[in-house]
Amino acid sequence: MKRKLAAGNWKMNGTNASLGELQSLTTAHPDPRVDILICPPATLIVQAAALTADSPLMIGGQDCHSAPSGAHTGDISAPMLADAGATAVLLGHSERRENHNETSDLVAEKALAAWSAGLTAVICLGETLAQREAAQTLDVIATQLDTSLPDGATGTNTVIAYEPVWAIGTGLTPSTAQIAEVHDFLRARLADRLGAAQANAIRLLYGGSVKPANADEIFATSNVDGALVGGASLKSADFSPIISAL
Ligand code: G2H
Repeated sequence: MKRKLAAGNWKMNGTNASLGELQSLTTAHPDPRVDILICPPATLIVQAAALTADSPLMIGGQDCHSAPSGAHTGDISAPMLADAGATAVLLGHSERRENHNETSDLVAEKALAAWSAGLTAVICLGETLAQREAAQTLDVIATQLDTSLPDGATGTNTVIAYEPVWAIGTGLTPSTAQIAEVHDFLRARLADRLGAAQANAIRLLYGGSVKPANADEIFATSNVDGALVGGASLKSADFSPIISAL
């Protein structure tokens, strides 16, 4: 039976002082029923991995370059993340797609790089408000999934996160019917490509303004295998009840 996954994306937040939040999570969930992944800023990965080494918490990066090394000032490669102690990496988050012009083709290249380094690729996708209002949501999701996911995806090397752009950091969340529509669609499309067994093994996360107050109903939604949480993952007092709700 596939384990649920609670993933925290700290985005560009956190200094050494924030590591206490990780300590609190390990204390609150010494033997969790679900997998827990925290993606702190790159500056904290080494310390976070050391701090959680004897706990079930996993540490991930928020992005990686598609090349293993080279003249790419400011970038971090997948082997570097693995060397720092990460076991996963977020790829194609809408903030990367929007602010850094990342395309789905590039996301696929990064996923291959992540797999080569032994990292689980958490591939993010989602529609904008304009696309939803134009009834293009499933077309957008289909194209992003088909293009961002390279051949070779398994339940071990890949997680898919559905994050409607209009729900990110806004306090807005889709209805559970809207989440179910996309997650059911993702599962079926994965099954068309990979077969039912492999498609069922890949965890589908919902992300976008998840908080303790809405976690229960989101996690009860069809084909939701966990959450990718931004703002509410920064404090263990907020993230811990979300983990417990899974
Ligand atoms: C979506 C999410 C985490 P938040 O970006 O990836 O952030 O929970 O703050 O909407």
